[in-house]
Amino acid sequence: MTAGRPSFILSFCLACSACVALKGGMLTPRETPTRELKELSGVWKFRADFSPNRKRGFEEQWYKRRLEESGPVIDMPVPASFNDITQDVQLRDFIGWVWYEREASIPHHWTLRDPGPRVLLRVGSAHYYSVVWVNGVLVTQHEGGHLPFEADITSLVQSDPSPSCRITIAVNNTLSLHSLPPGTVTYNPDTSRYPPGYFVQNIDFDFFNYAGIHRPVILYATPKAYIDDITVTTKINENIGLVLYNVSIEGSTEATMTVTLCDKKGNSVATGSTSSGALKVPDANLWWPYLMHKDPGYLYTLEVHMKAKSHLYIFEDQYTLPVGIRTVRVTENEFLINEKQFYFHGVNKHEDSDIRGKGLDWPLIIKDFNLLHWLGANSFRTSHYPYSEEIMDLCDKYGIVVIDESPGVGIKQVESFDNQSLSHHLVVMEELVRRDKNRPSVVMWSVANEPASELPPAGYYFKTVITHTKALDPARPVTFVSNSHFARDKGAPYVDVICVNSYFSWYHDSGHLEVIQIQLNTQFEDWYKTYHKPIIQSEYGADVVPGLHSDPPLMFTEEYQKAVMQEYHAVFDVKRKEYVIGELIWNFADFMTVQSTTRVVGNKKGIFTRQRQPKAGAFILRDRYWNLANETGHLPPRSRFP
Ligand code: BDP
Repeated sequence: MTAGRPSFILSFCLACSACVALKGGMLTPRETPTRELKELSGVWKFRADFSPNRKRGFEEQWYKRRLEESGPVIDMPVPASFNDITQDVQLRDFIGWVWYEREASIPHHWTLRDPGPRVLLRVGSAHYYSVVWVNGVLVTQHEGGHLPFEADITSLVQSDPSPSCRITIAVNNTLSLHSLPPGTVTYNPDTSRYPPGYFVQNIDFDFFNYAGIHRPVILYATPKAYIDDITVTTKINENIGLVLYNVSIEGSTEATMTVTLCDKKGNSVATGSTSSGALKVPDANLWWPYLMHKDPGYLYTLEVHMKAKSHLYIFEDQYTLPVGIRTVRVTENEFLINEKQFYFHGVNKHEDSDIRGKGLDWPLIIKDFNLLHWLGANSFRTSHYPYSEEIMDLCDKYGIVVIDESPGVGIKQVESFDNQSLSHHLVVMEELVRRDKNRPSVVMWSVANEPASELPPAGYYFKTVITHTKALDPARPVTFVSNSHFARDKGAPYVDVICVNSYFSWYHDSGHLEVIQIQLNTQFEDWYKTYHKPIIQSEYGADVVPGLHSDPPLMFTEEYQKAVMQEYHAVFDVKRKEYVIGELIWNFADFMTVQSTTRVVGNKKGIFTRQRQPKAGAFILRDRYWNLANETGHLPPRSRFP
């Protein structure tokens, strides 16, 4: 990478999100009779700012006029990572600001002022730091990928009679010690070894730092007095389901509402007429995980209808929220869903695929769910960042249980435990809980993956992040995933469930399958005796270059991955009768990483290739997961997902 120091970006933010507590809701935009939605997916204009200091776009105010007036542009799909779209290796590894732009037509009635609708611009996620302008006017900034942000552009749209608007989004992928995930930039001024102005981004996590606009950008309209947020929690009392709800309204202080809970057929089963309350559902259909019930993922819908007075106008707004009635509880050695023991037999995933990188892609999403069904997987962890709302909606619908992880991955340096990092981490947890709090599929929050949790500041750091998350959501357990020594881990005392990663016979004792059972047994006993908390094996696995074979099994062959699994499974089968409550293979599919001597065009620990074809290990896991599901006795016919 040849360019000047991009470090200015770290002090660029005008209203850094880490400095403010979150206000308002972040309901997934849905079309209802009172809400309209316009998706802006497609081809946008694009330019990477290759100027030595990466500042040219700001110095020349590219957002003030059409992007192609300030220089050459290329076509770029949205949503998608920009990295793998062209043949330009400099763009693939680019660090700094990239600029996106498109025109969007605005429906005529959105531009009418009195009373007119409220118009919002929402970005599902852009990695990592975003600045957004509409018609050259700064409308919002956001720090962090993987989570949505939006801007109220009502006054802009309603003060300009033109039928379209120009949206410009600048996105910077530079990671710092205080970003989440963290990273550092190394400058190499030695011109006898590097080109002038050379710098690289270093990261402490094992996936490619894909960047760009990763999820749909949409425009949507609500009434000016509107349903801002809904919070739902559920309880079960014998066969009565209780739906506790709270609706917040903005834009009016005089609102009335009706709240109707409907079953799958659309029949009303309970109603309310206050902004908060409890709806009683006799003979409730509970939300059950996939393979735990013949009708998993049962969703009611909460239809909120509000009428509000503001000035001379009466506003009406409607929002429909899917609701699953279920409970979650953790004991010393069990994970209970609806008071029944739940065993996680699932996977870790990535949002990752050829060409698209981390860009949302419907065919891939549905293919992945079909593969999860085929595999008999009942759960996954959103390693190592929040996945799209589109994916989470389907988890709710299919009954796939989710451990919802923040982008707290690669927190390794002591500086990344300081107050600046901590306050940003708290905001990210607020954003994540705000987005996913109503999802029945989400049964636990994971605040981080493999941090340096043995470092002295880790105790205070994780105590604070976990306490904060529990305050935001008292109804769900909280964890983080550790690969530290059980006795020296400073965060473990604060988690509800111990999640441990280990790679016996891979990163150490390489090639020695015979140590796995001894070491895994010791691992479980050490953690359990120290904390008396249930344990999930949150990662284990081995790389396979598909098509490589050997007998006896050698590393990187299909046989070796199978053998590693079988050694782990033998111990799981003993310990799951005691306190081990789950196993999540690393990884569902091969995925892209930085280039290194240990990665062969990415991480190959997938049981599926990056193109989603099974390796031999997939069949081992499939047999195991369906057998495990059989033990619950509620198995749907296997032929349902052939
Ligand atoms: C674990 C990390 C995961 C890596 C995996 C591996 O949590 O992100 O991809 O190791 O090395 O330590 O394959």
